[in-house]
Amino acid sequence: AVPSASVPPGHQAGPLDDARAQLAAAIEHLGLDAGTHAMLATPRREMTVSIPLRRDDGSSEVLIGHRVQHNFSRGPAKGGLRFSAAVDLDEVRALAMWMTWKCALVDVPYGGAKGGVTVDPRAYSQFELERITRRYTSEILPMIGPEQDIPAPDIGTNEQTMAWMMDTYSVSVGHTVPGVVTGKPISLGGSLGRAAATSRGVAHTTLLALEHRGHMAERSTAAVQGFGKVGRDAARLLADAGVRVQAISDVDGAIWNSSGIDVSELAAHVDATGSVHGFSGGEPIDGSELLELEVDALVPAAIEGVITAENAPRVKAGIVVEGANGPTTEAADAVLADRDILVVPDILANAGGVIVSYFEWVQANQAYWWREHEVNERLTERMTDAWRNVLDYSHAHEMSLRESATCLAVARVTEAHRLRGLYP
Ligand code: AKG
Repeated sequence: AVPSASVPPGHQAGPLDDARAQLAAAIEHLGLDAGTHAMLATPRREMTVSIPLRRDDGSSEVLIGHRVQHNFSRGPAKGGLRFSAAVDLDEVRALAMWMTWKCALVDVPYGGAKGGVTVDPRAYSQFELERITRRYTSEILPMIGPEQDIPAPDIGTNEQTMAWMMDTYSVSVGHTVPGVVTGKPISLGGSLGRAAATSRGVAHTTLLALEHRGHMAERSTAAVQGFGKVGRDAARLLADAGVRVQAISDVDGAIWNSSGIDVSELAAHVDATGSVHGFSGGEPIDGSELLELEVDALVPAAIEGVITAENAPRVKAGIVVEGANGPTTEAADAVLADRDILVVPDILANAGGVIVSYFEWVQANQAYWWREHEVNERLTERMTDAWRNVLDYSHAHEMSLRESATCLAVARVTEAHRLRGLYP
């Protein structure tokens, strides 16, 4: 049976409800049957593991981790590994489904997967994080591999995490396998350009969306929510393109400057102090205020569910570019659409990361390395193609960019599924 796309009374809608509702709308638009819907709504494989951990002080505890492989129709599963206190199985399921659509939309030969460990990484030492990562990797080892499922960094994980995963996997199989993860250090076979790839794609789609709405970069303004893996380089690249980045936030607060924030000065401040708080190149504002500023482009680049039905009526940006996965809830999407705010959906806007992960995997599997400008050029080309496809389809079918992107992706996955048969 198809998991219900409607939210029962009393249940707070979460990312999985949103992902299922988006899929249901695409199924209806594409006229696909209930069997196909059930296949696409149901993850192919899920593993939940316990991770016993010896803490540095000698005590022990047990953490919980998941890996969800949503779909393999177009190739091995692909998707990040998240360490966050908010991780639960439903969130991982939603993120895995979105990875399937993202990979299909930008035409990289992968299915979708995601992993997560329910842990606040800031509360653990490096030695403890290494033990958590290695134990988790050992538990999910039968599911992963360069031809099966290829993890990458996500919130709370980084290239060091990927190095530990690669090593644990390699030691277990008895030889070095750089292609088992992406987003690893360059010295272990990571790709030049991977670290900033998601941000580069976000900045590029922001510029395309601004142009589409008739704005010149040099006369445009933006606000970026999040100054981590995605927001930091996205803000820098937007500023480099001439956009006045008027506000930037992190978990500790937000900074506003109508003349534009000096992003490299802010980056130096964050490196020295650990947060945007106390930065002298702008005025402090509330994190929630940032979402409601009068800017041309708003870039939520932190976590899910920040633009909701409650605050969507107060969003004043003409364009929302989803640097994070799922920052706009389904209910908020409807409000923004009614107000003619253009939402560039996550599966398009933040696909730069997985595109360059694909390049990294290709390079690692061939043991042949590309130069950074080659990586960046190929990335920009793929993002531009995907943007055009999504825009054209949305015009042809009078639908939002999210509906268009999801339909294009679902159609590609369904085509692969039809050609292969029932079980891929
Ligand atoms: C994401 O795009 O959300 C990912 O997790 C991508 C990770 C990757 O590069 O494979």
